[in-house]
Amino acid sequence: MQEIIIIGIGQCGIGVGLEFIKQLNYDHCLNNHQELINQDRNRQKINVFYNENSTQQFIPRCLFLDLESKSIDKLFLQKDVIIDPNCCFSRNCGSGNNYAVGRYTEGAELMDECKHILDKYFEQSGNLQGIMMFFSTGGGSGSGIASNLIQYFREKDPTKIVHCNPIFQQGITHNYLEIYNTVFVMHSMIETVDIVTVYDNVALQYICKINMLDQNYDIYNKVLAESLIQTTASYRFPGFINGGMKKLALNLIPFPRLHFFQPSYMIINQRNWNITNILDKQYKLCNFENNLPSEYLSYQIQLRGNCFEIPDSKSLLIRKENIYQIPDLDTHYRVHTSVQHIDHENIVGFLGNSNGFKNYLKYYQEDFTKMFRRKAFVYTYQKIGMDEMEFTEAECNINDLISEYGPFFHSCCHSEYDNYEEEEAY
Ligand SMILES: Nc1nc2c(ncn2[C@@H]2O[C@H](COP(=O)(O)OP(=O)(O)O)[C@@H](O)[C@H]2O)c(=O)[nH]1
Ligand SMILES: [Mg+2]
Repeated sequence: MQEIIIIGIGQCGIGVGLEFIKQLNYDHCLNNHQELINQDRNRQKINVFYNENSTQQFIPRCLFLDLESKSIDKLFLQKDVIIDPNCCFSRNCGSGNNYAVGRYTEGAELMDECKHILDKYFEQSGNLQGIMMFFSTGGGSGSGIASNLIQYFREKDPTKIVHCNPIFQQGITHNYLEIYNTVFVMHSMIETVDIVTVYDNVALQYICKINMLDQNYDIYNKVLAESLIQTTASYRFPGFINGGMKKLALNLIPFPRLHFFQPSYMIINQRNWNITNILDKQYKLCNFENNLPSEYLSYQIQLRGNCFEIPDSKSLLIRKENIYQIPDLDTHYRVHTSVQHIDHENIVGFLGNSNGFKNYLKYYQEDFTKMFRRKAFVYTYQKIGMDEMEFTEAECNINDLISEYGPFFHSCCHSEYDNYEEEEAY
């Protein structure tokens, strides 16, 4: 059935994971008791994120972990969503914003309990496609425990897709350790994760500001979850082309280490739209950073709503000169369409694999190097048992990734390419 497990780690991960589940409930028309209220809504693929129990309730297939009990306790106070308490684990020690605590000491001790739940999910699922993880890169619990889990999944079953949704916090760091934590967890994500969708609190803050929304974590999490609802729509509903995590990875990742996506989405509440007449707006969909030029290795557009004719492939090529043409490969863009959102006439979502990400990473790399050269705060990690070698390895890995991200244009060959390849639905 192509099942997916949702994992939220640390305060941020739990907040985002919970909001994602709430929006899933809404999109699938489940009530506060997790029962289907709209039987007409397509339920063919509802089991992707839920297990159905004997009383026809759809319980989300999730796992929540934290080193403080506050966020986990909050999960049980929710009135509009039911989370299985057996899938939530916490300690009462805190991580002190230290990656080493999440990775080696307190966080590692949590692993036994959660492996038990994960093994159960693996056994129950007929055809598990992968894992979706949420965590902040700056937090100690989030980054450390996520690294442990990433390693666990790789050893357990390398065929399952691990999709991380890290929340970065570029530039408004409350704590210097966030720079280190981010680089450490990036090190794990570069090596062993299949797909990473990058979110950033500063970008979310900006999005809320220009859309005149309040600026707080609850609202950021709502915006973030809406974008995820869009990305996952093709997994959850039948559509013109049915997607899955494996297909996404296969189609959009030409080089295995370059698997960092930038998401965006746009709601179009007007009838009679087509891809061509939203093209102008589409430019905004794929501008990763306003001032810095980005080249796209690949991208995917997801359409939800009444746009079920095959869009003209030429009109879908966005700023053609900015797309890196991989010689003899035709994997650089895909279109998915699926069932309409219950609130909106149409939504267009976008996932781009662009080298704009390297400019973003440079910020962390520079600060990391500055701090590490002076051995600033290194002792806080060493006293928990981390080796200085790990700092050096993580730094090298980030440097390598930045250089692998281009610029591509020097080596690329431009060809007239605008074939839209039709896939068979499965
Ligand atoms: N978007 C978002 N960011 C959060 C949330 N909670 C905390 N953060 C950010 O995450 C970072 C700290 O991570 P946190 O999750 O509290 O640490 P952890 O519990 O040790 O993993 C800080 O940069 C916060 O600004 C949340 O609910 N939503
Ligand atoms: Mg915490």
